[in-house]
Amino acid sequence: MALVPLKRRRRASSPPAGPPGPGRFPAVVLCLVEKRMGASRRAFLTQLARAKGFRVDRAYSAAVTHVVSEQNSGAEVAQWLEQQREECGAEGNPALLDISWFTESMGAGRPVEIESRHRLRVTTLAPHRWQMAPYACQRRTPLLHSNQPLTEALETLAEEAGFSGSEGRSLAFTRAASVLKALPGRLSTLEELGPLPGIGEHSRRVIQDVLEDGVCAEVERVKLSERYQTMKLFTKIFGVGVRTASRWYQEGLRTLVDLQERGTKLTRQQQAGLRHYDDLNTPVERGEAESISRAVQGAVQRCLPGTSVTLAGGFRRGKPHGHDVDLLLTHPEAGREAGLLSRVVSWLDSQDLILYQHSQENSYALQEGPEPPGGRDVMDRFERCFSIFRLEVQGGPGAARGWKAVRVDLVVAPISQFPFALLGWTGSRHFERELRRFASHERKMVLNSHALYDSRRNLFLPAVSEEEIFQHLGLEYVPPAQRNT
Ligand code: 8DG
Ligand code: CA
Ligand code: CA
Repeated sequence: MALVPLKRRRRASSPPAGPPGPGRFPAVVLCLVEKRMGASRRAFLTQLARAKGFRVDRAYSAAVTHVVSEQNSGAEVAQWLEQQREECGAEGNPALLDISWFTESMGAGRPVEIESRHRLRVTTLAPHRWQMAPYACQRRTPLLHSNQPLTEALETLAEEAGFSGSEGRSLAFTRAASVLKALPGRLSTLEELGPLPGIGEHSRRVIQDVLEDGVCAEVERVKLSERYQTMKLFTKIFGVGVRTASRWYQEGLRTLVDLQERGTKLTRQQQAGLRHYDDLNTPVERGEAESISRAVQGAVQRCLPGTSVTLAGGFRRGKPHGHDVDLLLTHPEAGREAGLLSRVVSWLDSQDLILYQHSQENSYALQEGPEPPGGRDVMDRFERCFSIFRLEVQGGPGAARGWKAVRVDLVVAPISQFPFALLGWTGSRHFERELRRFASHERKMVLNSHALYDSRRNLFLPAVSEEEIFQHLGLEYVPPAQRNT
């Protein structure tokens, strides 16, 4: 029997034609998507994979089995694939994978089994495919989403409309931004939106501009305008709303120094706001919020043991920082909470923890029935304290003096109203507004931070949890982290 020379035998069992180079895993042909990954990282990863014996093709072809991308949505990669198929005239049906599959495979030194968590979700490719419930409280809106440049542009216009007193226009932009925040992927063409609810003509124009040019000229003009910049500067003073800021602007005031030099009359709250302007406009970190929450917990345990302190607002929605700290106080025995706040605030003050505060008494009487939505909007009538805390800090802007001023809202809710207060004070503001709109338009109910009232049946619907309030409303429960509308 003639032995086949070793060289020839090897050749016979080597993989069929393909680019030269490594091929330890003939069933796997990689192609890395450059978009977002960048050319240099792509080159580095290619080299890495080839060194481990993977075949990595530069160009897409029908031979490619694994398409790997980094930080791209499924929709984006699917679109990329369509384009490649058109260009090379070949089909192929590769797996669309996230970089996690790649790194795990490199770690293992072999292609790891594809699991569903590795796959990019491509639910959003076809135009008009996006379905969306009309009210923001029927949707899940996570903190991080894929359409930041678009929502930022729309929110700038919403803010600007608010500064001009056009509440309706402001709300329209806010609604459009909120729809984009709930999209499961990055929007790449206006057509993909189809007839989604809540996105009007003007918003569509803005979206189109940003998609096509990266910016929208109207938004850029607003951002550069003297009026917008001045309104922003003034409304960032604690205690200054749109009306006051607008009046100052009309009077020709433009800077914080102008306010002082022209002897502008300021309330005690605004004086404190101006004094601590820089601190109050430095984001509050989660750790700082927790530390304040602990200080308040210490105070309530002294004044009324058993009182609970709950961190609400943006932090409860999972935000890593916020503009203030919202704390809700309640006691499991009804009525015990009365008079608590003033004792807590006095004690905190005696510990030099408070730089400013003004309190408001509870003025809510259940028998009156809840107010119709609109008008007062989010304002409620709990006993509360608007304050500025003196928080000891090690680093950050206040490090030199060892402390930083932080805005804190303390709100006391009787236990029977606590779930409503918690729901109301968790936000976001737009989520709350939408909950109330839904309750009123779809259920003929009135919801506020105190209670839920069924107008058809003429009765209050009590609840012991947020979940129960959603149930009364016939809504699927939306956890706080999904209320970032
Ligand atoms: P941030 O501080 O992280 O910037 O955002 P946030 O925590 O979402 O906003 P916020 O302005 O602190 O408001 C938190 C929630 O409190 C918001 O959903 C509105 C709600 N809220 C009420 N009643 C009242 C009220 O009487 N005044 C204010 N300012 N907010 C209220 O439920
Ligand atoms: Ca807050
Ligand atoms: Ca607040």
